[in-house]
Amino acid sequence: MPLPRGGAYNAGTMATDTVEQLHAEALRGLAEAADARALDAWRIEILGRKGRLTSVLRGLAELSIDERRSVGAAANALKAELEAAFDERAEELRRASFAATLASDRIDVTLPARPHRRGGLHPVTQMTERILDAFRSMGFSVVEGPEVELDYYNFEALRIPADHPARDMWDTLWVDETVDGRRPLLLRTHTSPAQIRTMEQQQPPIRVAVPGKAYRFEATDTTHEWQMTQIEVLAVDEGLSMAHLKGTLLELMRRLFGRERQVRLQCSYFPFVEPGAEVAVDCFVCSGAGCHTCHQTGWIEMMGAGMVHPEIIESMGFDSARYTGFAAGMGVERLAMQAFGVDDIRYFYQNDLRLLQQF
Ligand code: FA5
Repeated sequence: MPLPRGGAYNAGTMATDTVEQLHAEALRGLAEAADARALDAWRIEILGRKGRLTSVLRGLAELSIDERRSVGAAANALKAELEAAFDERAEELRRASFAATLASDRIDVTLPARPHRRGGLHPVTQMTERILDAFRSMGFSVVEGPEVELDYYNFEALRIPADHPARDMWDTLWVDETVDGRRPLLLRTHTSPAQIRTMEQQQPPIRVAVPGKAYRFEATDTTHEWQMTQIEVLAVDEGLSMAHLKGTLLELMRRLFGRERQVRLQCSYFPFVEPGAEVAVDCFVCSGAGCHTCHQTGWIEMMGAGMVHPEIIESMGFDSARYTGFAAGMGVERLAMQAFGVDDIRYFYQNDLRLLQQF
């Protein structure tokens, strides 16, 4: 029902009735205001500059003195009451909205947290550490060398000159830059340059193990990748012989693969050792019968090895009549294949979590 406007009150009884009516309706409207916006609309309608109560108060001037006294007192009392009721309702709504926010934003601290999956070391890293631990326990220290290497250390100083056919064994990725405009750079094709760098810096007795990446431009298959990890070992001392090399490598292989694995040393050629050998382990997939993984040979080649060539011992400034040395360079991925039962080297760098999570 529309409310009569205050300006229409020109009779005392009418005005007093209207104040009473306004009293009841305003309190009802206030109780019905359910949110801040409704509350504000109520305030403008009742207490605003052009609001209904304000109009009643303005209309007082048109009343007689007696009426003005009684209606004015009632209207002012109503104003004070409505203002207090407004504040109270505003506080009530504020509390209700706060309670609603608390209820809807509630966090259940008893819910179990989402599990964090723990990462693990890559199998090749794990294998590298196992091999280095074995060498450390045999008295070798671990050093490193650069991946971008000078032609000199990768080939020349290892008795592999530019026209030597052995260069084909290490199909090379060359770097488009040189040092001093004339010394060619490459991605090292093996870790053997570390032999030369070590002998330049250390005096016998020398025992080092050098882990690192090596790169070759070659066709990939079950046992060949472009990027591989090698560990070079070098020992130089008085009286070292092939027996020390063999004993060291057999001990390593047995620690890694157990006593029952077969290890084979076969004559091989590397320009920087004399004699040279190739070390293979019987294939873990077929136990030597021949299969896809071992290219039907029954063996997986793990490393090249040999006695450091006397010419290299001499070129490093050591007396080759007094000092001899042995060296080996092993493919960590090949050893990891054997240790973890991975039948294709290419799996290691495909970053497929289904494989990597198994180690
Ligand atoms: C060499 O790299 C010699 N520097 C090893 C050496 C060191 C001989 C010291 C004598 C003295 P070779 O090219 O055979 O040799 O590689 C050594 C080992 O690295 C191999 O037995 C194999 O285990 C691994 N390897 C070689 N090529 C690859 C490849 N493309 N992918 C994965 N592993 C490889």
